[in-house]
Amino acid sequence: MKLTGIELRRVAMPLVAPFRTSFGVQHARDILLVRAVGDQSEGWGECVAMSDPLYSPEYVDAAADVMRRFLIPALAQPDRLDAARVGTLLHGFKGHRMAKCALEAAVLDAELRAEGRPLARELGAVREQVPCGVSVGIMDSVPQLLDAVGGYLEAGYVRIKLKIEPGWDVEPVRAVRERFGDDVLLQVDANTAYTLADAGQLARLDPFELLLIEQPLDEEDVLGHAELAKSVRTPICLDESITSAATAAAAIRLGACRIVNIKPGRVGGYLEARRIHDVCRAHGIAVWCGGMLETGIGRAANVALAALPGFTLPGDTSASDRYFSTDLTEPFVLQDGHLPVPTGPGLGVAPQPDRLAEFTTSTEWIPL
Ligand code: NPQ
Ligand code: MG
Repeated sequence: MKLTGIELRRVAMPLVAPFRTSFGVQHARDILLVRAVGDQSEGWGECVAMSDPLYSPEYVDAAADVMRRFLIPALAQPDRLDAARVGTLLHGFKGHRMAKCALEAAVLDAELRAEGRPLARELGAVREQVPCGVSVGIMDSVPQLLDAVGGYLEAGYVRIKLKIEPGWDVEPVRAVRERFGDDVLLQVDANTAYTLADAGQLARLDPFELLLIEQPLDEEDVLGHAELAKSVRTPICLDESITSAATAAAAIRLGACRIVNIKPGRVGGYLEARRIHDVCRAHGIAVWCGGMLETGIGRAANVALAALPGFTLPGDTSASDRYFSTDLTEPFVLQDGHLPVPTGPGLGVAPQPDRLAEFTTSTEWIPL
């Protein structure tokens, strides 16, 4: 397709409840949307960077800056541009994977819409619906946590993930097991809050038969995770540490993880996400789709990805109402613990103009 320009759009979405992780509390989602305008169609991408660099080095203002100064100009082509080339064209610019992902996703959506092809089919999806888990934040008290988990189980979520940090780990896990039983699929996510010196404390989670412990150690400490895996029986899953198919292959070779959380933003795009899926699948490593509190735009794409055959664990692909009372798109609604994989061309969903207008804080048009 011929790309005529890119619109950058900032939207501010209030969260239904504050979301606390080991790196801080979020009250609202500050999102950068990308609209790629081509000669025959347009497409949408969602940048998952947070407003502050707390999950990774990326943050929204930096993503917008690198897009307008470097990434978008690099997409200017005398002829046609296809999404498969976006990664190559942007490869010389280091890092900024969330920004790259949003651009590639927007171009891919535009291209697929023009050709009438759904994203799920393009990626190699084998499922029409995906089982969904939910990520439950750190709470002020155990009773409050049990109320939240009870509500999500009642809503139909098939897997619960508890956010943990030193001081909030064994006790909440034990409480959830005691209240809801051993059959609940349960896992924890530390977002890098521990060190190898905490191996003993993390091993205390072993009796609770968790599916996995996600990213207990620093993102750069891949070897540390391999060491930790020797003294903890619960499978280690990496999130922040896995930034590409190459880092995934290395982590697997080192024995640093038995499971990988795939987030397209973190790894620079849906095409790289698929390559990680392929690497993991070839090595018998289970993957699941992570979440970054996406609106319906990013959620639609994640659900399509989660329909690939190697996604054998439920993802953080929660329903729209887990985070937002009003989504930008038609809301994704849980049906018997699953979300339907969109079947329309491209993402299969688009922002609703009135909602988009309601939540937009600024727009910028960058012609090519
Ligand atoms: C994770 N996500 O798996 C992340 C972390 C996370 C669903 O647990 C604003 C934007 C707030 C992105 C909070 C889930 C966030 C965010 C947490 C990502 O590690
Ligand atoms: Mg995580």
